[in-house]
Amino acid sequence: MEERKWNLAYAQSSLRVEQHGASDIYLLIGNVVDMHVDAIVNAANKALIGGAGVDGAIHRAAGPKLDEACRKLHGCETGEAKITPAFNLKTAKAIIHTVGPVYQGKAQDAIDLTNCYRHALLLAQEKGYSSIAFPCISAGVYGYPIMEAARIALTSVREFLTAEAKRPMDVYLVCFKATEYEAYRQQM
Ligand code: AR6
Repeated sequence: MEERKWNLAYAQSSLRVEQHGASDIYLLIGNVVDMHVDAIVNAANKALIGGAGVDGAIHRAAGPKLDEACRKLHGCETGEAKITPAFNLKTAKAIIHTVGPVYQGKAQDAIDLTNCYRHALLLAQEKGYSSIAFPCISAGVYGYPIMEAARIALTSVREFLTAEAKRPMDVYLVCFKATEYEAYRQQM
């Protein structure tokens, strides 16, 4: 509850909320690294070797032990998700690494991106977590058009909360850029 209060204050005027039963989807502008949640999601690469973008920011915040832990996971397929501790990042218990599709304009892109959200949420649920924060997966270096990435993010989270959630979950969709936020907001 304290965590939620902190996150909502952090969101300031960018906050939008959508309720699904006892679960909430929160939309905000910010940095996923700053969120106070059980799990933050990393937009990783298949090798799970820290890269640029949010991946780099998460690795810097979590410290070198994250890299060690990631190497032991032996990579991750597109659309799948794997979990590590959050190490020096004290505001989260865990980091869920998912690998978004490199956008190619094919039907498989949407399937893969949907799977990223679904598998991250299923993993969080399996761990008994009740809050999770996502960046806009694939919407940066991997080039997914933001309107479409936002639509898939929202649809996937809504579907999970409606059809698969076994207990309430606070889901934070954290947009790093105002343009990303605007794309989500138009669909919320
Ligand atoms: N801090 C927080 N969020 C950021 C930052 C940052 N420093 N930089 C970008 N974002 P991206 P992807 C937001 O590119 O498209 C990495 O090299 C960005 O605005 O990080 O899935 C990985 O290793 C967007 O909302 O991830 C992969 O190789 C979100 O983070 C590849 O990039 C995702 O953008 C993954 O590309």
